[in-house]
Amino acid sequence: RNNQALMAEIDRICEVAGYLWEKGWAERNGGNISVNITELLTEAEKNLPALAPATQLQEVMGELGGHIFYVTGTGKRMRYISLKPFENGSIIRITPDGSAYEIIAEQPISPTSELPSHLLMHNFLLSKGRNNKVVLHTHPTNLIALSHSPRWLNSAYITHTLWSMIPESRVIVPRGIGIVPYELPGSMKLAYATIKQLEKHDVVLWEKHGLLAVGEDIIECFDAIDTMAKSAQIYLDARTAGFEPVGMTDKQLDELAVAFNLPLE
Ligand code: 2HA
Ligand code: ZN
Repeated sequence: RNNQALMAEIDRICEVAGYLWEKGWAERNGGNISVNITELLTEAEKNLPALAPATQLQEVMGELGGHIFYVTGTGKRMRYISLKPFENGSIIRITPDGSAYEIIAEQPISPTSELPSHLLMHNFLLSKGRNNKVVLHTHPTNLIALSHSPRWLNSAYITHTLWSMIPESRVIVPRGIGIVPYELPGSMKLAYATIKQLEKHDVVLWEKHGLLAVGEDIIECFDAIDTMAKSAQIYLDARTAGFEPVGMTDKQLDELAVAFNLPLE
């Protein structure tokens, strides 16, 4: 705990965990976070002894050998993670061959039930040469509501409609939202369906379940989800007021893409 770089990162995780609760996106143990902290640790910290026997992963994660993550604990509440990160989460080290993990600090708290998808996402992004650090998963009410409609379970439609609610959306989530049809939470099927979406998107909607964001910075991941949730709320507020929102025009969206040097649709 005297590693300042590590504790600064843990503080940011706590900050975001608190926001997830305040937003109403984290009922009971809803949502989970993993952050690759390997670069923040000293050699001695990287080599801490395991607190419990290694746990086999369901698949070998070849890129993750030796990588170290802070992960929220299974069954733990975001509102308590934000207050006591090491009583509600732990630090795990992937074995050199990528086949198992060991908990190395601070207490033997089992990682999130979504560990398979989190690790597969980290593994996939590293294999693509992306300097990804964070997987953030949460349950934003308004976006989950939209995911109950077949119309909204379409990447092009949801992306375009949410982008058109407010200029920031186009800028802050330039690669739009990928869609994963319903799969059992915590399953490898969900994990595989998710990494397919990461080829084109940094934000993914799990049907009737929630959202996740990947990236280098946990605050940016939160902002991406928050911005999509804001756009969804504008849409729903307009509908509640009795009208279909007009939305920005394609020309206005393209003008933003040019001005901010964003990839075109
Ligand atoms: O941690 O959100 O997806 C509980 C969940 C599972
Ligand atoms: Zn979930």
